[in-house]
Amino acid sequence: MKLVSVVLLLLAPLLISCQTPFPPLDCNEIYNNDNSRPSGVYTIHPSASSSVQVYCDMDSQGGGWTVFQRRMNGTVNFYRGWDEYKTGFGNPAGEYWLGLKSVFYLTNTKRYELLVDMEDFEGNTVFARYSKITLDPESYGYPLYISGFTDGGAGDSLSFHNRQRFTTFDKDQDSYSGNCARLSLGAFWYNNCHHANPNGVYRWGADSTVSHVGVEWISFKGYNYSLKTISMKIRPVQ
Ligand SMILES: [Ca+2]
Repeated sequence: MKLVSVVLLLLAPLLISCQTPFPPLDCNEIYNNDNSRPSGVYTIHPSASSSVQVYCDMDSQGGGWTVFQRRMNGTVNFYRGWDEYKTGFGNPAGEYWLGLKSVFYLTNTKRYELLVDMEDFEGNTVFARYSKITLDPESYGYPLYISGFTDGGAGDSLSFHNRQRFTTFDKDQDSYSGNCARLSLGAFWYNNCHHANPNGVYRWGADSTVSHVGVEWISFKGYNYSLKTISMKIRPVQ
């Protein structure tokens, strides 16, 4: 009898750990493990050797979204170079960029979809959704591949950036003779240059002082309107 008790005691931690599939790869695994978890900051493991803090959107369109880009108040400077866009910067509880490295790992582990939520200063909320997103590795310039657009009122300003490599002010990989990151004061999968500039300069709504440099989604508000919020998030296709 005593021996049975000892064996059960020794097995207990093992039995408990078997019930949780952690460490989680992404926010969707956290959500699937317990769908009562609220939106907020969690730690995920995009690859075996990496762990990063990330904002999980557990509310939008079924929840389980891993947010890799978020603007909301202008507290973080997004005009940064290649190394920071590769590894990430900012504050996961507020404005931040997760890092191309993590997005690459994730989108090459499972098939992911993309949701872009945005809001203007008049309280209008819209979205654009893409049924597939993936990046190629850094040696190819982290090009973006998206397809399967669904319009949630924002219009499709991202397909213009499909198949484009990522450009920062110190790494020009765009399809323009100059450097689009310097022209648009951001960093993105610039073409020649943009229909969307989510990493541009945070401004407060309509502002035509300098065109093309704000936090923009052209098919929603055009080139002279900087959005109040925008967030880009991914989730495995169910
Ligand atoms: Ca160029």
